[in-house]
Formats: sequence, structure tokens, C-alpha cells
Amino acid sequence: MANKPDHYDGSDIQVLEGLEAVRKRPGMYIGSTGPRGLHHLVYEVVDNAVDEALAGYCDTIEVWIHPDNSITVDDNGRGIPVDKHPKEKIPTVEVVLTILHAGGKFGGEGYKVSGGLHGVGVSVVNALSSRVEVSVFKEGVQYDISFDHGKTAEKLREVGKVKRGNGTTVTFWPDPTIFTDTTVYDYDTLASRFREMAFLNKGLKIILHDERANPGSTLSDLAPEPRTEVFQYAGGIVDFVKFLNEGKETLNKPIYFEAENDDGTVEVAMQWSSSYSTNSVMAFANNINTHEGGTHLDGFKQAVTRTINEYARAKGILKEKDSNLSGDDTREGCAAIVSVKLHDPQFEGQTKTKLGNTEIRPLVQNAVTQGLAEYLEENPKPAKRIIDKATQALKAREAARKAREMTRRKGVLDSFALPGKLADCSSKTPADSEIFIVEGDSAGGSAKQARDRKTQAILPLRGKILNVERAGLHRSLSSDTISSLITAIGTNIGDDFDADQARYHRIIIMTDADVDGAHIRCLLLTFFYRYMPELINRGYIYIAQPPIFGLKKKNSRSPKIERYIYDESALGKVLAEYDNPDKFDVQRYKGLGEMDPDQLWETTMEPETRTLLQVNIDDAAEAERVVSELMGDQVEPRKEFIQKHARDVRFLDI
Ligand code: 1YM
Repeated sequence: MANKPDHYDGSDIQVLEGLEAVRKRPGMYIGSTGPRGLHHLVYEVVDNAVDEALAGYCDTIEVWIHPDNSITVDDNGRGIPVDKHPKEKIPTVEVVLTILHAGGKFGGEGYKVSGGLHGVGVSVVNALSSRVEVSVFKEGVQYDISFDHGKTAEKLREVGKVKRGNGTTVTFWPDPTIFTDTTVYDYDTLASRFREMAFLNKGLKIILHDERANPGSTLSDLAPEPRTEVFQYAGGIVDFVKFLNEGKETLNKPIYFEAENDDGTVEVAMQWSSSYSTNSVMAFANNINTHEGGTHLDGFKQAVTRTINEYARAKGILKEKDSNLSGDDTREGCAAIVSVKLHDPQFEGQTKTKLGNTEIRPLVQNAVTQGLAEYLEENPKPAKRIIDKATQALKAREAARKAREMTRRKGVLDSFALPGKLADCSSKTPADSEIFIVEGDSAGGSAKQARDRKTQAILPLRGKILNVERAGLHRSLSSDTISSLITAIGTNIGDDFDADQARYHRIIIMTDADVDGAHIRCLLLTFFYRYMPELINRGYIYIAQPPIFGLKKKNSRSPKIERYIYDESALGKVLAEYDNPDKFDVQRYKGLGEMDPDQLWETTMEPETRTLLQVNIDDAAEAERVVSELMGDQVEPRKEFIQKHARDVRFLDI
């Protein structure tokens, strides 16, 4: 605080030290300064508006992504208080924006989004923005205040009378010196988060505008025109499970129950489909996706397993000699949302997304046991379909176990018998090792020549891989491609899966930049999503980014490529950078096979210079939906999707 201006009083110093701490260690407050952290700023502001909605004062939230990647969030709540704060002697809105952790400390009754990375408060957004502008509307009067790098720039002033209802508008510009990777917002990331928010808060309307546009481009992350989407669901989480099951053949109408006691509220919606997935149960606590599960999810699972077994036995479907249906059997093809709201949520676990409150478990368990038992009794036809599905899962599980034992005896899944096509790396340290899963033998050949043998392994895949979504585990295992993939990775699969056995900590999908390549990539992602989600959670799965254009000097006899372009939308910009673009030939790469080994190394494989996209399941709902829309029973949506999103990677946080 060397050059602290002399007119600061004690509270100002506290303010600066607080926000300075945030600027020094942003990761402690928002997780990272990468794209996730950047998007987190928006959630933090929107969470305040959602809290206002949970308190019953606000029903519409509007968000704009501006062309300069600044963000505006507006709500029609009460407006952040503008009166003088009794302790700090400055307007409360200024306290909220400048004092660390001020946000959560006020509030009275009700459930608030807090804990985890959320609820750190909007002052953190202020600290990490080069500028913030806030307008508060109360009783027809507008009040403005603004901040630069967390410091009050223009004090609160009464602007005058306006014709609009109460509310708050916040605009912020993420500080590019903090978010050094990128300050560009991803529309899909924000859209799926707001969709989720709208599902979880029945009736709440969230409107997202993207004012950015990239005219003339069909294959870029930006839409060709500005766009607006409205998220509002009268059915709440019932609509959520319908959404998760879109494109699937369902076995029952969504079941819904809710319960409440002094500890909190629980809402559950569930619906089975004929799909094989067992990881479509999503649990939330105070609107936060508890990826790591917790007490609410445990209560749900126990209740479902027990209730279905009891029903199946009572109806004589399970005989005395039969073994019980496992939890996985009862949840195969089950899409479910478990949403609890509680006063003081305890978030634990590695990513602070595991709910620890033990008092919520019996509430969920009783609600589900009672609700599900009643449903099964009253709806015998869908009940039979659900039980049949679970008993089939049990049979498949036993068959798969037998098949696994067979193949293991034959040595197929044995780690000593690595697949013949694998060109392994010499390093045996997984943290240093990576494997490229390459489409086709010819690209595989180039990659084998190009690679760094010490750390880079190559596994060429011949043709398309089996669609695991439709085939199920049993058939998948008997496919050559799948079993060589599993063996090469080394983790095994199903009950025997062990992420610690992964032979590589970077598993890189490298496919052509065309529609077939996109399809193969989707199939591989589906495989990892279904059978090795833990590898995605650990951040082991990546997608290689081969260039799509190369610029070569015209009439030059040298094959030297002057410049590679990885993004369709950048071509025009790059050509314009050169004084005389006529002097270049633009070569379009359709397949990896068109590059020689040196080029493949230089553009795509060299660790120092390449770009990799890391796959995560942050948005499991979206991944689940896209995967089933793409890979499910219906063919038309798949075709359309692939045509529309040939290079789109919505599983990804770049
Ligand atoms: C665009 C972002 O922040 N809305 C918002 C925030 C607050 C209130 C209303 C609010 C809360 C309370 C009372 C209360 C906040 N107020 C505070 C604090 N939208 C957005 N809308 N009156 C208004 O919780 O009691 C923090 S956030 F602390 F000042 F009360």
C-alpha cells in the first residue's frame, strides 16, 4: 500500500487489501483465470439475481454478451440497496461491490446460492474487471455507480426519474491482464448454464443475447448473426428430464415428487428410457451442480434401489432364489434430477461439488421411497417396463462379466498383450506419456513417423468405431476397435475400471477436419463419456487441432507452408494481413493424410506449439443430450447435427 492516497479512511484500506488479494490470487476465488474462471464471473453476477428470484422478488433475468465481450446482467428484483451502510458509511451497493464477501453476509431468510466456487460475491467480479458499471432502479429513480479495477471511479449518484420497474443492471469488462488466455465468451457454455438455471427454478425467465456476429462464416464458434434465446420452463425439473431424454424411447411419463422440512426442500424428477446410460442422474444443491454427488444423491440411489427391489419381489418378478438388482441395474436408462435447497450447504470434495450435509439424506430418501413406491403401485404398466429394463440390465451385466472373463483368459484385455497396431512410447511414466488415437491407417502411418517416440504413442483406428450408445457394453467389448482402445489405455472397463491404471495422462483424439472426422470424434467421446467418465473428470481426454488451411507462396517450388490456419473464420483476416494476398495459394486440408509427417508434427503434435482442446463434463446435461441425440435410435437428428456442427465441440472448455 505504498502509494495509498491520504484521503482513504480505515474501511477503504480494508477494501483495497481485500480486492488486491483477489487480484493477486484470482484462482483462489474463481478457480482459474482460464475460460472457466472467465465464465464464472457471469455466473457470480447472475447468481445474485437468481437469489433475488429465490427470495420471490424477481422473475426475469436478461444477459447480453456485447461485441467487445463485456457482459450486462439485468434483473427486475428490488435493486441492490443504495442507502448509506450503517457501518461502512458508504452506499450499500458500493459495499457490495468493493468489500470481499459482503454479498452473502447480508441476506435474511431463504436459500441462497453459496459455497463452492459460487457465492464468493460480486466484489470478486469487480476486482477482476477493468471496469464495472452498476445501475439500480428503485421507485422510478435510477442510481449509477462505476468502478475501475475494483476501485470506485464515479461515486453513487441519482441520475433521475426513469420509466421502468425496480431492478439492478450490472455491466463488467473482464480484465485482460488477469484473463490472459482469453476474454472471449462462449455462447454455448453460457446458454447451457442458463438453461440449467431455468430448469431448476420453475418459471424463472432467463434471456440470453449474443450481440457478436461473424457474418460469412458457417463453421465458427460465433453465429453468423446476433442471436437471442429465452430459457423458461413451466415444468421445472420435469422439463429437465424430458430434455435429457429427447430423442430417446421413454418407458414412463416423468415422475415428480417434492418434500420439505426444517432442513430444506427436495424436488425429484425421473424418467426411464431404453438407453444404456447409467450416469444421467444429476444432483443439485442450491442450484449448484454437485458433480461429485453427496448425501442427497446417496439418499436418492438407496431409495431407488430398495424400492424397485421390494416392488419386484412383491410382484413375484424377482423370485426368492434370484439375486437383487444392483443400483446400476435399477438406474440403467434412468434420467433423473435431484434438486435440494438448504440453508447452510456444506460443499466438500476435490472440486467442492460434493454435498456433505447429512441431515438432507433422510429427507431425500423418504421422499423418493414413498413417491416411487406409490407411483409403481398406481401405474402397473410403466412399472413393468421399468422392472423389465432393470432385470435385462442384470442379465447383460452377468453376460458382460462372463465375456470379460473369457476375453481375459484369452489375454485380450491383458495389459501384457498390447494391441498389435499400437506404436507405444518408450516412457513408462503415465504423467509424461500421451497417446494419439488416429483415424485411419494412412494418417496413423504419418503420425508414427512424426511422433516423439519417447513420450508419444500412436493407435490407428480402422474405420468407424462401434456406437456404444446403441450397442451396449456386451457387444462393445467384442469389437476389435473398442478392445484395442481399452487395452492400450490400460484402465479396463465396467466394474474393473481403475483410472489409476491409465497408461497415459493425455489421451488425444486426432481425426480429420471433416464430417466423418467429426462423427468418429463423437463416437469416441461417447465411448469415454459412457465407460470412462473418470478419465474426462481427471482431464485426461483431449482433442487435437489440425489446421484446415495452409498458405503457400505462389509459383514457389518449395513445398514450404508459410502459415497454417486452424479456424475457418480466421482465413479472411489472415489473408488481409498479407499485403498482396494474390501471391499465395490456399490449400485446404480435408484429412490428416494430406500432410506429410513433418507438417503433422509441426502443426498438430509438437507439444511446444500445438493447441489441444481439453474435454470436460462440466455440462453433463448437454453432453448427455448431444450424445444421445447424435448416437441414439433416431438417425435424422444425427445427420442434421453433424452437418451443423462439423467443427463444433460443445463438450469442451477450451
Ligand atoms: C444483475 C445482478 O445483484 N440483484 C440484486 C442484488 C441484491 C438485491 C436485489 C437485494 C437483496 C436484499 C435486499 C437482501 C443484493 N443485495 C445485497 C445487499 N443483480 C443483482 N437484487 N434488497 C435487495 O438480500 O436482503 C447484496 S446482493 F447485501 F446489499 F443486501
